[in-house]
Amino acid sequence: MARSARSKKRKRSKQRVKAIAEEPFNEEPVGPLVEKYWLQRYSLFSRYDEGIKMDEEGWFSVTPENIAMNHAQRCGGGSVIDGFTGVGGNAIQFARMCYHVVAIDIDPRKVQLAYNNAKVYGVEDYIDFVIGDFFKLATSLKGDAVFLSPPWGGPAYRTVENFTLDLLKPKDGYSIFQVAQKITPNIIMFLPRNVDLQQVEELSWLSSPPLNIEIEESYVHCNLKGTTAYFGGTALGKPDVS
Ligand code: MGP
Ligand code: SAH
Repeated sequence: MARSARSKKRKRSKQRVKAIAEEPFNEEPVGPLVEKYWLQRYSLFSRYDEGIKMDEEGWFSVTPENIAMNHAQRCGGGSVIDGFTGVGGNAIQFARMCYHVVAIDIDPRKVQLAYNNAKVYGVEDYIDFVIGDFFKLATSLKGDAVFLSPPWGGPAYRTVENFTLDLLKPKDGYSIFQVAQKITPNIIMFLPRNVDLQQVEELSWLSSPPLNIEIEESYVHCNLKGTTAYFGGTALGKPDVS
């Protein structure tokens, strides 16, 4: 496709995302499943009271703010692709600390919520929101780092003793990682606290030579919330930024 046609297509898609994001929406009431997450609302978004909006999946999936800040610090200030944006917990922190963010989610409502939440933090202009399938878009994307926080199958992820990577959605962890590797080896994955650590280490062996890897337990205060795996330059502190 010629450059002008591509840029027109991109502009149209940006306008569409903005129009969807600015449509009025009804907030879902806080149901019993959501209540325990609502009680943690300020650790999810310190500016919760300033107009943050969520849906049910957003409540149980959003990355707590201090953890999202740690993730963003590892991206070296360059450009970041957030492949599974949700309600924007990570994308907002990337926008605060990095040069540019592409925030993708397959669910238009999530993009609407993430846009609203980015506005609360005053960073909506630093994020390119895309409604789409990460797996289909990946080959056309460029970035210094990729962040992956895919669905874990809902709060029931806790019921298994050893969370194997085939339980990730919408595809297994190996497939998700391989698609991300087409963009860059600098990959951060946010995974369940009960994830099979041996399998996570195996992901680094998918590259030759194997990628650097660091595995971190991610806490809010003293509560373990998840496991973060840093690959490539993000494991060394920061990726090379172009
Ligand atoms: P949790 O274990 O459901 O909550 O999720 P909590 O309060 O630790 O429960 P406890 O009663 O066991 O102590 C903990 C964190 O994991 C959430 O805040 C999210 O950041 C993350 N998380 C949970 N789920 C179900 C998902 C998911 O499906 N996808 C992603 N990306 N993150 C999730
Ligand atoms: N880190 C996010 C939470 C992500 S939850 C936050 O802090 O808010 C996982 C998200 O992945 C969900 O919003 C879901 O709609 C999205 N998703 C699922 N399949 C996808 C796909 N194929 N491409 C892009 N997004 C997808």
